[in-house]
Amino acid sequence: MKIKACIFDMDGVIVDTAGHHYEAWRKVAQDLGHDFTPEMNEKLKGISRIDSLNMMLDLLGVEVAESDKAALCKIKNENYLDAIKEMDRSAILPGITELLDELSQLDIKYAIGSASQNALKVLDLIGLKNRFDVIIDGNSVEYTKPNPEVFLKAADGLNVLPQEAIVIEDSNKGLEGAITGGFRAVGIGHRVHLPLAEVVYSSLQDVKFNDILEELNRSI
Ligand code: B16
Ligand code: MG
Repeated sequence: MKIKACIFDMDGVIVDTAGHHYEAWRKVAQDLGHDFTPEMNEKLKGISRIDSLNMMLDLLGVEVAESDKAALCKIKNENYLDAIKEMDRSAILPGITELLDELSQLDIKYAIGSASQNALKVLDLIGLKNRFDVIIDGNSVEYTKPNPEVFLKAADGLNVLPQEAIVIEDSNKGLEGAITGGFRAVGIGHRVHLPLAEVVYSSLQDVKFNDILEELNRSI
């Protein structure tokens, strides 16, 4: 089916925030007396704040009372917001501005499909909020990734079918949602962390939309 749209994950695809999420969780882990490694962090990518906390506690083998979890999530978010407060356009990841320009020229629609509840703030900081007519984020869904809801809502907003859209994601959980929802699935990062991707790029620098289409056709 002809591809008519791209749905971009935000953190780690559009903007260089994945490291800030990691450091914010790492501080929470350190406050609990543990270190939190980048490898462990891979499992947190793409999932909601509370799911991330539960995953981190699990990986660290730490138990906390249910009643303390909201406070830990709040501390993580404060750490994160503090880290990104001076973020600007320079945090846009390589190749994104060029790819969005190319999509506009080709009349390919695009949207954001992010698990983050901070998505509007982040997009505003990097000056891209107005480039997306459709932004589905952690505040607009009932079920978070790997549930496909975020991408299905984005496709609906763009008025395209899942089979007509590519999801670009840096997390395997997000790719799982894309595939479950019937989308084409492109991963950004290392293949070892993204086994579900149909095609993987280390970054979108110098990647043209038609290159992605060709790679996807080859992968079938
Ligand atoms: P927040 P994405 C995700 O955003 C991040 O990958 C993930 O690390 C984070 O826990 C999640 O958003 C929730 O973020 O705490 O800001 O609501 O990659 O789906 O754009
Ligand atoms: Mg991401």
